[in-house]
Amino acid sequence: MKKIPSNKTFAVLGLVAACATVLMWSRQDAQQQSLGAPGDAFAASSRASGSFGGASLRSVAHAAPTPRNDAQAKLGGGQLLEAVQWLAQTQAANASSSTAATTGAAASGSSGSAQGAAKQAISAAAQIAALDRAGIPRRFREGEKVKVNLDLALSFEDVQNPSLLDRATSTLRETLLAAGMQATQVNGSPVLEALVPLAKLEWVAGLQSVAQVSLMKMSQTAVFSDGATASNIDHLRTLGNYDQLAENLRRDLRGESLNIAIIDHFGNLNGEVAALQAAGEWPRNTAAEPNKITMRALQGQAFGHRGAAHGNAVTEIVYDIAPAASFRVYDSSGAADWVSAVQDAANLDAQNVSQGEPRSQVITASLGFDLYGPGDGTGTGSGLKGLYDAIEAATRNGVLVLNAAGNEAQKHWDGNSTAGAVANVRQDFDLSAAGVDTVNRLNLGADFGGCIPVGAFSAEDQDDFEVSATLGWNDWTNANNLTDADYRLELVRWADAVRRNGRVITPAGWVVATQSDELQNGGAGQTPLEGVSFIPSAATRTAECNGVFNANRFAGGGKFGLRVVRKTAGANNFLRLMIGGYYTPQYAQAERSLVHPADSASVITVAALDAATSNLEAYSSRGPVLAAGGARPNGQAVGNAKPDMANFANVDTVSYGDNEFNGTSSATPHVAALALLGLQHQRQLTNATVPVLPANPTEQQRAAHALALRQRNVSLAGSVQDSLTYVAGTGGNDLGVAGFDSSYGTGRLKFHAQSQACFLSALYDPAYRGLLPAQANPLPAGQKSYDVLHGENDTACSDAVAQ
Ligand SMILES: [Ca+2]
Ligand SMILES: [Ca+2]
Ligand SMILES: [Ca+2]
Ligand SMILES: [Ca+2]
Repeated sequence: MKKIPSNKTFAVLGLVAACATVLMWSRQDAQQQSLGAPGDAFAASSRASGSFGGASLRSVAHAAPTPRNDAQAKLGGGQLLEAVQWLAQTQAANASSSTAATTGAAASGSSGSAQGAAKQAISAAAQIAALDRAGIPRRFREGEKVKVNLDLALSFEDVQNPSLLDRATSTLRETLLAAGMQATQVNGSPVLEALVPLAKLEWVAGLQSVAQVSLMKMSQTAVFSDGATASNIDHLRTLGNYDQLAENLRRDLRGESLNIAIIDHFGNLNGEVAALQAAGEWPRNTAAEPNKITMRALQGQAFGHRGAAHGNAVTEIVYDIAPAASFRVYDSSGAADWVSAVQDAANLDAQNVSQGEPRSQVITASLGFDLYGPGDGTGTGSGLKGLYDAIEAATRNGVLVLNAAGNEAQKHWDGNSTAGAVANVRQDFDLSAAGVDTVNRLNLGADFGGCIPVGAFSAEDQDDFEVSATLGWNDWTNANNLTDADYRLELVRWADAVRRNGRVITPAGWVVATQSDELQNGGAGQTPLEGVSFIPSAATRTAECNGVFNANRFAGGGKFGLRVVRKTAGANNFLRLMIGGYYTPQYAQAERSLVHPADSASVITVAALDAATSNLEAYSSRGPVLAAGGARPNGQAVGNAKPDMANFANVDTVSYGDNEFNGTSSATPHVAALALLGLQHQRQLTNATVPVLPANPTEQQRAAHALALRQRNVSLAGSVQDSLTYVAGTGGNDLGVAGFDSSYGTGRLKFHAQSQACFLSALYDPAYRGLLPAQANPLPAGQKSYDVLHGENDTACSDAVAQ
């Protein structure tokens, strides 16, 4: 097989990019390997001379920025505010020097327009310098512009009113467009995604309809294919040859006449798609099949503009299992495009009203957002409301929706806030140990002694070793609650002692490197979230990490941790932290580490197993979902136990290489493709009851026919999900603790010899009788009732022997 060149190392988002929002998951240790052992020569990226310059050097003590007006108070008290204030400072400094420069220019006869152009150029450079100085990663930037979420100042009731919500978001969007900025609505959510020049950020924050401004939430990919073999797919394919089917209906299941939607991060900067198609690894359009694949790019971008191999590999897996299906692939980045993709694939309008039969019968996403909503299975109060609503509407239109569980099990901590009647209390991360353990250290791995590389010389290394974290707590705005418990998230670093004449002037200790402190005081549109995404500069290094990292690539090493400050006296909350990138926290909690929207009851959530051993992957995010509003749950949520089932990671793809595609990202498309084949099977068996539209139909007949089709699609999807669940719970597939558990869910989706019985058991379930022709009453001699068939198949499925 031909290898497609890809920038594999860090295209794998899950681990790396740690986008505040969408996660891609790839394998952590593979990433760390690329760093090499401590002190050895990493693959040399040439040192850009002077690229870590004075701009990133700053004094040891970080002075938390103080907002100077109401607009600045909406900037989150951290990096955005710092950047705005630094820009103001440099502009003030330039104002005096530019007077002199202008005089000089006039004397040398420069034209006014040239001066104007020069001034503009300086202004853009100054904005970029201020963004650099605040340590804001490139993924949030385009030149002097920064990608932000604008939360609208709307009450809970306002958000529940779709027309009011749409009016408010479209009005703000038009205001921004009129001012020359890009802004996109997230259908159904009280938030805009906008691209704003730093110089205009304060003006935007000052708009009355804006509640708060934060770095844009982006999805991450959950990354790592032999899974098709491991899943015993042949057992499933042959179900299409069921001997009780009419001959003309029998065929091996390969996805004929069905469509699957894949929402992901794709790569096509160097002809990857054409190469994969030429190699037979991807679907392609031909004269015989002109609509085999539909590719949707992000607005204003070419398909695959980010060069991420992730979605390419996911599509390879689905195509392996369901080669006769047709495909819709959607490039994704934030929440707005994800919502639109779900609505398009499910054939819904922007208000989630069904426009007819779904374009895709299955939608799969190996993506997720870290901590951007309550985590209780809903998007209530959050910028993800629109996504949860769209997915639920898709299932009501008969679509099966799948999502990766996430790769965050080792990158998550939660716990009760430290109690007390006073304000400004630091969180104790270890209640079992005496003293207040206020710093939750971030580690790169056992080999690096608690050090992480700082002052990276190349832009690529800066991107890869970004430090990011999100804090959230259970104080979401809803019908009975305002967001008014205030916390602050501090990213701290170890500062060496300062000596003068051999004497210690300032002892070594933890100092704040940057922080996030959004307002939480009950104002409309506020959310209980704080987040940092930070590129550590050379100035953050410590002598304790000297020699740990390759000096050709990094200025040195630093030690970092997270501190949480409860600002509101007496506030008592369930706190959660999620860490991005390669780093794991010292205090961690694997349970409850699902990403969004893996907690939705409307998705089938997939955990990851090692393909060779069926052991749960340590990174695979665990259930259960949280209690209402994001509170600590007491066991699994009724009707929404998570994850749903598990499948294989560590698989081969051309896009990543042998055994390289790891993560819940690779497990999920296996289940999605198997679900598509399962649907093909259930459709074959129920072909006799497809509702028929009468000739010359009346409007009423058309509406009744559409409704009957929709109900049928919902029933088919339900019977497929049940079938997969039965297979995953039988024949030796129940792994870990006996019965459903929060690691494997029901169990491993590996088809066994009694899989046919499991599918029939689901089909004959009383819930889905509408799919079957009515039986004669009394039954003809020798014919079994559906109830009897249900019971027999249920028993055969349950008795399946481990393979
Ligand atoms: Ca303690
Ligand atoms: Ca409250
Ligand atoms: Ca706060
Ligand atoms: Ca189990």
